[in-house]
Amino acid sequence: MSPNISEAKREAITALVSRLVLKTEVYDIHTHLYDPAFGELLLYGIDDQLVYHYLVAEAFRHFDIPYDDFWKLSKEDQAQMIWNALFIDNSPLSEACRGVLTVLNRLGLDANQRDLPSIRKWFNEQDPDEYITRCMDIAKVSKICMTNSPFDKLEASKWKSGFERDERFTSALRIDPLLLEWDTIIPQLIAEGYDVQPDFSGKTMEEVQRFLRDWANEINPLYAMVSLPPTFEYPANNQCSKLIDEAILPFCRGNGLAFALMIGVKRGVNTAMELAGDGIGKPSLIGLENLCSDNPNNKFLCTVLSKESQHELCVIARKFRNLHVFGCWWFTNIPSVIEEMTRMRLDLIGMSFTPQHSDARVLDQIIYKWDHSREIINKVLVEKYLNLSVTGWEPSAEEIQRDVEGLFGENFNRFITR
Ligand code: FIX
Ligand code: ZN
Repeated sequence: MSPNISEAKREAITALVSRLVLKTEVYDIHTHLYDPAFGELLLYGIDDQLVYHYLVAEAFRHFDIPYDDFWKLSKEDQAQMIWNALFIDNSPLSEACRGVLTVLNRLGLDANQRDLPSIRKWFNEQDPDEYITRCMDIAKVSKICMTNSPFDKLEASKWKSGFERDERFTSALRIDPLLLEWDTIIPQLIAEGYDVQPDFSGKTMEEVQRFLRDWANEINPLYAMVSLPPTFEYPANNQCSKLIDEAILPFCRGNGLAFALMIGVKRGVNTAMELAGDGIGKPSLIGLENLCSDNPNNKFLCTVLSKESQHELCVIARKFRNLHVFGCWWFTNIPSVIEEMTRMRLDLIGMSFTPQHSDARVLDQIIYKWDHSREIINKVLVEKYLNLSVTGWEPSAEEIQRDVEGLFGENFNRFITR
């Protein structure tokens, strides 16, 4: 508690900040959700929440059955096993378990009934279109940015066949295979009419840029993005670095797009767990520093997976204004770490970052991810405004509103459009 301000002032600032943080709508800038026109690609409901890979990873710690036997089960049976292991046989204390209960509670269901079939029945009765609006209203999310991969056959065919876009859903051009599995995607590029060579000879780099431009015209992305292993280096004598220099960065510059890097994921640490088998490593962020420094005419968004890298990331952002830090990604999206990261970011880079994205894969999750994050962002902001108040600096309601809107999407909008 701040010593030099009256209790009444402390209460007034706390109430004002909380009211504004709780009511301000958010732009969710990275998710794995889809425009409703993508049909079954937009996941929702209790079974998809329960088979979320965060919970699968936790549940496998309790299961004795072979991995393959689990994957052979129907989604409902998998969900029931996870429910039994994580909610019935043990108390659901982890962040991802608590998330499911927050969702049920905020939708008005009695989470304490512990009866999965009757919870499932309720979800099956929801009208999908109304349900999307309901989740977005409860979460106070006004816009959702998708992750759109031209290398995902299901998704790509949907884009090619055309549909009317829901303007609440914006897009991001995801290019992991292009940068990380160049040799395996060459046949696809050639089949689609791009004149590319494995050794990058001839018109390869122009053609990769043409491929990216064609997709940008198709999906109108807000930014291009990739997730990278902890071993990421730049500049380096490898395919990834060469593609970044000669295709991705010129494409991004030419199209006014920021390039988002999500650094630190070790894919397939335990492949038997499928999506739940990805792990983490501590990267050197020198590559990011070099990218920002060598390419001042490109803009970069960055989030890093390891808790230990967060301080280094903030310091790089202090040096390079072409870098925007965002989100508490995946294993950092737990209350204790969100709190530490948000406080550190405010301390080091002030109001020029985006504290959170949901990374939701199942629509309903936006409710818990944003409820839980808002609670922490609120706590840290209250502390920060109280610190200001001690100095005699009185933030007005308009200023606090402006700040919260900045953190909940406007800082990001300003960065990508400047
Ligand atoms: O690469 C990503 O965008 C990650 O967020 C995902 O790969 C990951 O599976 C996830 O859902 C994390 O929250
Ligand atoms: Zn993601």
